[in-house]
Amino acid sequence: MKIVEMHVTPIAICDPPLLNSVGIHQPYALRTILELVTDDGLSGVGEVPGGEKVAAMLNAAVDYVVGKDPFQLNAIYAALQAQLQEAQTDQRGDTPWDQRTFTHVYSAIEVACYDLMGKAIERPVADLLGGVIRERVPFAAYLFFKRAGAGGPLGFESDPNDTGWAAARQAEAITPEQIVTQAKAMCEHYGFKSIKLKAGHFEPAHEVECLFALREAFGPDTPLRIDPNGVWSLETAIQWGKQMEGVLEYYEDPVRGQENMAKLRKAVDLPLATNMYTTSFGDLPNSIAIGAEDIILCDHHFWGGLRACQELAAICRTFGRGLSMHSNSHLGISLMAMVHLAAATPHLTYDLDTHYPWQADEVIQGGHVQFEDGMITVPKTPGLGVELDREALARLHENYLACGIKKRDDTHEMQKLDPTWKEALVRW
Ligand code: GKR
Ligand code: MG
Repeated sequence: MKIVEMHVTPIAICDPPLLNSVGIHQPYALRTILELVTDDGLSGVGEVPGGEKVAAMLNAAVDYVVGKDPFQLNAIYAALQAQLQEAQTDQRGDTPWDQRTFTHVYSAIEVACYDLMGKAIERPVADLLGGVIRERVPFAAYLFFKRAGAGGPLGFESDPNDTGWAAARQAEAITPEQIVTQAKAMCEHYGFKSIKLKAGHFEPAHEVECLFALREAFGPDTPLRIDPNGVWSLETAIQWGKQMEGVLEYYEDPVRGQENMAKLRKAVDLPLATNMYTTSFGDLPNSIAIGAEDIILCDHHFWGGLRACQELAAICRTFGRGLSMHSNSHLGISLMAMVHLAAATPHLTYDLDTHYPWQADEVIQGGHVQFEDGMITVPKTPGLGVELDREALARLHENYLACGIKKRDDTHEMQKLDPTWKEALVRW
């Protein structure tokens, strides 16, 4: 089997005005959709964070992917690493999200190859990753402080008559009451059993008050997480961490850097988790040496694919680290890759993060993937179990061309609303 075509399509999807440590989400989140076509007519798909840089590097990769057998992932990786200069200089950066372009690019290609392999042998991707050890994959509610609004407006019209989650998705959420309303609407609609609150935007006292309002509303049996994306000082994180001992399932990236995480870990009685400071295999030796965290949030887009996440799982198991899963704004192709990976990775035992409820758009046939009781059932169909909706793809590509956003920049977006908003590595 040989790959004969590679199509790279940058898209822009509506994204609501969600607040985070660096600012506010832009009205569109950027993704890139990759399609590989084989000489026997199979189509395999992948999805990664978008923007100009990722699309340019994926286009530069075409010459080294076309002609290859999708089963030969080692050869594909070696060719890309040798040929794409940026492979050597990939940097995660300080933003809450990961900025390593080569890693994203390879992960998209790897997932599309897995989709092709599954289709070729008529087995789901999870079977290629060791087989299904959980038929249904559980996800967590991912709450955000937010301004009123639904994102867009290209391609999405909000309806003032919406109720339930459709209404909550558009509503303002700043106060503890509004955050609880958001949580109830999301949990009722999707059936989620764990809750994560994205923090780092407002004064910690306010964010922790909201966390306690969730505890009050949902009771002690609902696991809670808070994620300030590294903008709390060590002192602040110790002060508020102590208040949340016995309340949090885990404390995600409260402080900046492995060293501060290790100090915090000694000072509070809470499991610490990260998707910001132990984010590559190169970070693991120091993480283990100093004890930087208890739980690592894997993400196949950021660790370099599905196989890399399974290698990470083995390391976490060996060194007594837990494994959870991170997410950014994404659509159904990424979601199903996450589902297959989680289904086939025994050590991944936490409810997975997903931004999916925030996304009104879809690029796969049949529309949004359905959750039941907070879980997604692993498809038994070949490959990832999704097919591209080409009409939606074309429309979302038009959004990309028209919306003018070529790179994620939440800080600049926030400054349009509040000119006094500043970039800050440590804000509180
Ligand atoms: O979407 O604003 C956001 C999040 O802050 C995201 O960028 C982070 O990557 O979800 C992420 C996290 O868990 O840190
Ligand atoms: Mg995080």
